[in-house]
Amino acid sequence: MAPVLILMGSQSDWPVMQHAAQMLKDLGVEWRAEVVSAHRTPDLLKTTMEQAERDGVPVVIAGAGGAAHLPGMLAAFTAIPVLGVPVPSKQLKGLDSLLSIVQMPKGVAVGTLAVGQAGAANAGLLAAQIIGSFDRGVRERVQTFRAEQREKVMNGPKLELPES
Ligand code: RP5
Repeated sequence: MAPVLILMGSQSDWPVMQHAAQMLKDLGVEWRAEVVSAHRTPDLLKTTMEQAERDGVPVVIAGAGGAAHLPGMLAAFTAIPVLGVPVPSKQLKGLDSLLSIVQMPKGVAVGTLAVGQAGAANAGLLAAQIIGSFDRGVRERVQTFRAEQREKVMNGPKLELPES
């Protein structure tokens, strides 16, 4: 199977988007990352998706900030599931990114995650879960990850008042 493709509008998005890559790595899912801008390299966007179709990429994760058209434009060129990550922007802290990604017109779907690092990590997790629907090994690793989270909550520190 081809690696999950992580795309982002700028190199400056990588500190956020690397959390998607880390989650995929932790769950034993192959990935590769590239910079492709909807506005600065629209031709590259189209050819990248054509290549992804030929390669058999199972899921695309796309992060962008501001007027974040990358996930929606990628989705317009492919039937591969696209997971969009709103990257925090300087001026509006990612509210612009979120609305740009989430408000897709009926007929072209993007699965939108939360703004920032948590959204990027969850995009990696959701990509793994999609792959887990047909790959038993990945599904079992997701289940182990969930069990570990549960253990951390159950075995957390006792909640006490500070000494007076
Ligand atoms: C968007 O513009 C990118 O996704 C990035 O979040 C934002 C700023 O890009 P740079 O000016 O840092 O390249 O297209």
